[in-house]
This record gives sequence, structure tokens and C-alpha cells, in this order.
Amino acid sequence: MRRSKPRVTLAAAVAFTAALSVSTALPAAAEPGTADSPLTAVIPAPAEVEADPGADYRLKPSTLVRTEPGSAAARAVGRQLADTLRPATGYPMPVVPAHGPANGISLLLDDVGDDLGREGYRLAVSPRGVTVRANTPAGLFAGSQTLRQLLPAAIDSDSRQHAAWTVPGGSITDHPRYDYRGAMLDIARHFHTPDEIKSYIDELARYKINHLHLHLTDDQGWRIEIESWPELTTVGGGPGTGVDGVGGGFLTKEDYRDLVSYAADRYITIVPEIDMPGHTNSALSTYAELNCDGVAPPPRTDMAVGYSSLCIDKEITYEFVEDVIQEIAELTPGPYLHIGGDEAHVTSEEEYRTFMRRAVPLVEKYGKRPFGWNEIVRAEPTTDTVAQYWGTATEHAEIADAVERGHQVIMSPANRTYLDMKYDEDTPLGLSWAGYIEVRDAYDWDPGAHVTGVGEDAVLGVEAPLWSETLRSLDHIEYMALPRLTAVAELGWSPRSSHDWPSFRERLAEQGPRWEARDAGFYRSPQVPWAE
Ligand code: NGO
Repeated sequence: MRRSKPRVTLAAAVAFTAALSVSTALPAAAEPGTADSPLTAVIPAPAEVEADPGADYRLKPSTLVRTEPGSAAARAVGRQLADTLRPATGYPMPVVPAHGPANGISLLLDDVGDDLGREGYRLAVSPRGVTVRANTPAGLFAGSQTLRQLLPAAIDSDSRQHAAWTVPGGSITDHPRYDYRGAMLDIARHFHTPDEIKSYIDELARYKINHLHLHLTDDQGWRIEIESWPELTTVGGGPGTGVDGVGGGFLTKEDYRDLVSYAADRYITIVPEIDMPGHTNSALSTYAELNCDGVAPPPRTDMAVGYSSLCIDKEITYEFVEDVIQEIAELTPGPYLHIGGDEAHVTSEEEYRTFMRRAVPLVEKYGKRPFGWNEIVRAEPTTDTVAQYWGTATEHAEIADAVERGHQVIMSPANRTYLDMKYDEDTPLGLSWAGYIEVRDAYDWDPGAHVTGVGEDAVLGVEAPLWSETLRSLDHIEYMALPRLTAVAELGWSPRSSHDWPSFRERLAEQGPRWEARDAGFYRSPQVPWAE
């Protein structure tokens, strides 16, 4: 989504203008015919790259985007690619069926082998053009994201730029390490608008992240319309429901459906989360009957956690939970429904089990695969339940036992992947309970060998959560997510054998001018030799 947004709102708020100021200077155009970034300058690192310096291709005003004849999905991928290339090049880039000899950009569905799977692709660059071949349109989409990064950074500008639009010659064969590569956005602590969420989705798509987990409800706010319990959003989505009483808002069902479809167009699946039985003060303060004593507590917008719980012994709790799960499941085409389960500190272990043993089957009843923060395994739910590990330890008996029983795990260790942790002591936003996370900390670990007993086969994927207690705007989101999001994206996609910090930091440096060209804020980590 292209947007023009006011700059420096964060800088004004917290006075660190230098870190956020965005230069409008774009890199000088490369010599005609010479690619200014090598074929390897891609995040996440592709599985195999073979450069052929004699085979560069240069986009021309006459370049066509040719897509697999008869495939509406391939054509849609082609249209999106052309839409992203037109503004900076100023070329018309018509999207046409791929008949006749290959020239220009071709996106073709082909049998590229089982090894490349659903999202893999081959990309070949010769002087006549760029051809992406994949088993599915999802693979073509992934390949077209790679192609965008192979063009000069100025390609990300939304106005016409003078550059030699050269793609380096050679070929790439690529496929992901994990099926699930995720990011989470907390819209409960501070609401983020559909346009802001779309902007984040655009950023995720570039780095081949294919799941967006939305944390929709928490103590402070309830941010998704539920028709059978309509007061949830009139109270919990009203003004002043963000942390410290700042902001408010919620997604209507229509907003949510639109986000699901916007994400789906970019091969991203939305994973909705309704946190329970804790983190529920906003529901409890809205509906008195959900409280054991029948008395609604006051709404709260402070940052405390672990003080609220649905009433485990009341039948109405399960009617509420079922209604909410049913409505969310109906809205969500993706396979997963996350029911939180974290920090239920005022719920006894016995009550927690009782609750989860009723809630988890309700997720399955409405056709979804249950998903929860790692505490959920204490209730010994069906082994189909995905456990999201957010601990900071590398030894964790509970999660290792769950893997032994057959659970799959999403790795979100808080001291590596939490994008809301400060980079260092000077970071004006974020929290630090899990420590500071510089870019290298976010990058230098192995999701498939991080926790003893949670091996490669048990890992469904990785996810980078971004909690919003301190984040009020898109500028704030970008500043905390970029660049660390790309580190987690690479851990999720690239083969372990390609893991290499010196290479990553060099490739990351090349992303800076791209973020500048598209007016996205980012943290200029001193660990990265940012390109001018
Ligand atoms: C914890 C807590 C959240 C906080 C977050 C802040 C989990 C799973 N529960 O992570 O409520 O917002 O830390 O970093």
C-alpha cells in the first residue's frame, strides 16, 4: 500500500530526530547495463544463487510482464508486480498472457519439482528478460519479491526516478526452511488502523513472511466486533482505551474481512488471537455476568499483566467463549485460531486446565487448529494445538515434554524475536523485561536448535511479536520492527547453511536506501554498515 504519511511524529514526541530523519537522497544511478546490487543482495538469503555477470537484464519502456496463460492467480501476481515497478520507472509495464518467445518479465507456472514445494521458485535472468517459474502462484509471488530487491533501491520510490533498471544476470533457486513465518501485531494495547496494518503487511510480504498474527483483545481494549456480544467494542473499543488512556478504536467485521483479503492477495494468512482466560479485563469490565461475583471491575489502561481472568466455574463463560470463537472462526479462512492462554496468574493450575479443556475443543468444533502461548501445554490439550514459545530460556521442560507428546512449536523467544524490546538503553520506545535486542541478537540463533528438546522437526516456524504498550503510530511500529523483522524473516526462510552474520549485515545495509525510498522509518543500528 502506498501511503504518504506525516514524518517525525515520533521525533517530535520523543526528541530523537536524528535517528528517524529520512533523507530524500537516492543512490546515484548505476552505469547503464551494470547492476548496482549483486544477485546475492537479497533478504531472506535465497537457497542457491548462481551469478552470471555477462547476463544482466535491463528493464525498458517496452518491457512486458507476461504471466501464465489461463491462470487468474498468476495474472494477479503479475499485476501486483507491475504496480510496484511502474511509479519509479515510469514504464507502462502491461500485463499480458505469456505466449510466444520469452522476453521481459515472465511469471510461469511449471513443475519445478517437489523440493521447491508450494512457495519455492526459480528465477533466471538473461539479457532477454527475467523468468520466474514456480509450482504455484505463491511461489511466483515469492519470486517477484526477490526480483524487486534485485533492482536498484530507487525502484521503491513512488515517483519517477532516473536509474538504470538493471537486474543482475544469473539464476536463483529458492524455497523456505519453515512453512510458518510470522509476525504479530498487538492492536489491543494501542489500536492501529486498517491502513497502518496494511502498510505493515506490505513490509512483511517483501521479506516473504506469510502469517500475520493479530492480537485483538487484552485487558485494555477489545478491538474486533462481535455481534453476539456487541458491547465489547462499544466499551472496549471506545476512545481512551489505549494504554494510558491514549487512542481507541476497533476493527469492524468488514474491516477484518478486508484485511484478510488484502493479506491473502499477498499470500499472507491472518491468525486471529482472542486472549483468554487472562488478559480479559476489557470484557470483564463490559459484561458484569462474566465475573464470578457478578460485579464489573473498572476499565484499566495501565500496563500491568496477569490480574484478570474469566470466571472458570460459570457456564456463561463458555457460552461467551463459544460465541466469540464461532464468530472469529467464521470470519477467518486461515487454519489457525489463537486463544492466548498466557499469564493467567490469578487462575489456579486446576482452573486453567478446566478452562482450556473446554476452550480448545471449541476451536476445533469450528474447524480451526488451536494455537496458544506456551503455557497452554500445561492443560495437555490435543497435540494438534500449536504452542508458541515466548520464554527466554534455552532449557524448558514443559515445552520439551509437549514436543515429546507430539506438539508443534512456533519459536518466538522473547529475548530474540520480541520487536517491542528496546535495541539498547537509549531506545526511546519499547520495553526491556526480556533484555535489549540489537540486530545481531535477533539474527544469531537457530530456531531449530534453540531450546533443548525442540528440534528442527518440531518447529513449525518462527514469529516476531510486536507488542504495542509503548507504540502509538506507524512510525513507532516501523522504528521497532525495522530492521529486526528482516532477521527473523531470514531465520524462517533461509537454509541454516546460509546463516552468516557478516553476509546478513552487508545485505541489510542495502535495505536502508529502500526503506528511505519508500518513506519507512527504521533504526540505524550501529552494527550495520548502512549504504549512503
Ligand atoms: C508478554 C505478555 C504480553 C506483553 C508482552 C510485552 C506474552 C505472551 N504475554 O508476552 O502481555 O505485552 O510480554 O513484551
